[in-house]
Amino acid sequence: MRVSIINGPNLNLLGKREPQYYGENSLQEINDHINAAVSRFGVEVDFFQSNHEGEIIDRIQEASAVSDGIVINAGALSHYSYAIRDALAAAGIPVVEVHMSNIYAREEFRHRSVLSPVVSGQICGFGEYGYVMAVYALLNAAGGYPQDV
Ligand code: CA2
Repeated sequence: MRVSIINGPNLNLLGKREPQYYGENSLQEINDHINAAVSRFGVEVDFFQSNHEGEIIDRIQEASAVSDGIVINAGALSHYSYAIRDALAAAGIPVVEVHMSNIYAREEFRHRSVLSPVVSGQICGFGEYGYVMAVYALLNAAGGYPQDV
């Protein structure tokens, strides 16, 4: 199984500021942890981060052709990007939305994700482990339940 993990604006800054929301690890460290957690289930993961909406849409379109599922943290774009929503709706593969912080416990503008109606599900508030849970959820939905997690 192949999963594309897509991160949006400012997530390249992880580990540098706001550890109360996002922890202390860099995006590279987080990606390494995800790989370590899911590779034993035969999941191949590719990672992408961009600060640009159009690049994220291009990547969603590419992933829809080569991947079995998408895990996306679109950052603040989650709250208003109908273009990313349309790309996800058109992807034709399962999508799990991740937020490291609990967006419902933060400012009002973060409470709404315009992506949520077109994804399989959303995981938020569990820091970097949310990405691992999202991959497990995709694996589970594909029938390959990870027996020893
Ligand atoms: O909780 C999440 O994962 C978010 O998607 C993160 C976004 C935020 O706009 C969403 O409302 C919730 C922002 C990521 C910014 O990450 C930074 C990391 C370190 C320093 C500054 C920003």
